[in-house]
Amino acid sequence: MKIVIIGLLVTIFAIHESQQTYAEYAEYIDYLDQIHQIKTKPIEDFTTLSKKFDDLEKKFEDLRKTVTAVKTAELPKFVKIGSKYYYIDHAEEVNWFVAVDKCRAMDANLAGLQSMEELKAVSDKLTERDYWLDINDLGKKGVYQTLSSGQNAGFLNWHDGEPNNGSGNERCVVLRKIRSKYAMNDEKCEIKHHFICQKNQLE
Ligand SMILES: [Ca+2]
Repeated sequence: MKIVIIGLLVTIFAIHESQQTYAEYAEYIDYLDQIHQIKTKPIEDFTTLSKKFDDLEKKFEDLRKTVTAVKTAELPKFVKIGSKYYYIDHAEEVNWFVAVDKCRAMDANLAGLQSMEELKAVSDKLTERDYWLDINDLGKKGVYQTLSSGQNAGFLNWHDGEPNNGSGNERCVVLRKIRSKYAMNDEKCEIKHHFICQKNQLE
């Protein structure tokens, strides 16, 4: 009986030892695995980052080319009409002050139109009803000047009944089409219209 008990204890001890050894072995394997991961991870990270950087560099270069192409495509095209160069905006409608800024951003001014010949030549290129001009009487009511010169407008060609100051505060001048004829109309500066920019020469 005593021998049986000792044998049993030895067996239990052996099993316990074997479980402990297996646990240690598993822990050791896990430890090695962690070391392997630590040793290889930075290399993988560097390779991945390097590739990502190359991809980003290529994307940035593609983007730069696209931006350049878009900027070139969107540069307003001034066309020569008579002796001057005009940019006629058919696409957007803005108030008179914004139109002034937009022309200045292109190193130009809103168109002044200084003769019937100029008015007719430009009118032939228009497609919409209203286009802002440089002419206004913001300085003194009833005295029409061009903003770019600060001088009295040398040429005015009004529609019948204009300028009528119809809405009570019509201080800016628009070139308006009525019955297929373009002529001038005083208009509230805050109203949004297309616009015509003018340059005397291209740089
Ligand atoms: Ca009017």
